[in-house]
Amino acid sequence: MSDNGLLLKRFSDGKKKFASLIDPDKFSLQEIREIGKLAQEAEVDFLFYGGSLVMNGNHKEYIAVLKEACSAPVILFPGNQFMIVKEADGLLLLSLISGRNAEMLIGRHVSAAPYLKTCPFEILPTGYMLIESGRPTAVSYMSDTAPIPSGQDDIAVCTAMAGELLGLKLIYMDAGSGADNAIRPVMIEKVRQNITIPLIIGGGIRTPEQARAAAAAGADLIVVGNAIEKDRSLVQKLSAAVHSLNQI
Ligand code: 1GP
Repeated sequence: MSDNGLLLKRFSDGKKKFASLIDPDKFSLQEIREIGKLAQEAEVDFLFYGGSLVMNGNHKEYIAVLKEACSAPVILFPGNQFMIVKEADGLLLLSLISGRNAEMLIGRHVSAAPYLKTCPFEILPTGYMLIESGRPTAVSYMSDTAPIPSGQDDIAVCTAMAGELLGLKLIYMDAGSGADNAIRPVMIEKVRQNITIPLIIGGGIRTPEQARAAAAAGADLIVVGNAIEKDRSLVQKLSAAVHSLNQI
C-alpha cells in the first residue's frame, strides 16, 4: 500500500479536473486501446475503472492496455472486491455514507483490508453518496441502499460534512451511471460551501454544458462514463469544457 498521497495531492492545485469512467464490460480489448488513446488526446486527469456490476474478469490486461495508451492514472472504482488488481495506480476505497447498509459502510472493507495492505497503489478513502436521480439505478439496487432524495440539499450537506469529520479524504456524489437527471448544481454548491476536501461529481452528465455547470458549482472532479460510451468523441469536448474553467 502506497501512502505517498501523490494522487490526492493532485487536487491541491485547485484546478478543475475530468475523469473518464471505463466500464470494462462495455468494451473489447481493442476498443479499450482506442478509448485510452482518445482519453490521452483529451488530456483527461484520471481514468476511473469499474462499475457496480462487472462481469469481465480480464482487469490486469485491460489496465495494462489503458496504461500503454494513456498517461493519466488508472483509479479503481470497484463495485466489488474481485476487481481490485495491483496493476492500478489507485483505489477509491468507498464507504457508502448516504446509505445505512453496514456492509457498504465498513463490512466489505474489513474483509478486504489484509489484501489492500499488500497492494502497491494509493488508497483514497472516499465518502460515497448516492443522490436520487429520477429512477432506481444499478448502484442503489446492488448496494441495497436508498439514495438521498434529490431535493434534500441539507441531508446531502450534513452527510458530506460527517464524511469529512470522520477523516475521509474525498467526497463522491453520484447520481448513478446513466442517471436520468444529473445532480443539481445548487446541491453541489451547498455541499462545496460546507466541506474543504475535494468533491467528485458524476452520474447522468451528458453534455459539456452540464459538466461545466457542475464544475462551476464547486465540483473539483467531474466523472463521465455512459455518454462517452455512446459517443467517444465527447471525451474531448467534456474534458475541454471542464478545463476551460481553469483559464478564467
Ligand atoms: C457513475 O458517476 C459515474 O458511477 C458516471 O456516471 O455513466 O452516467 O456518466 P455516467
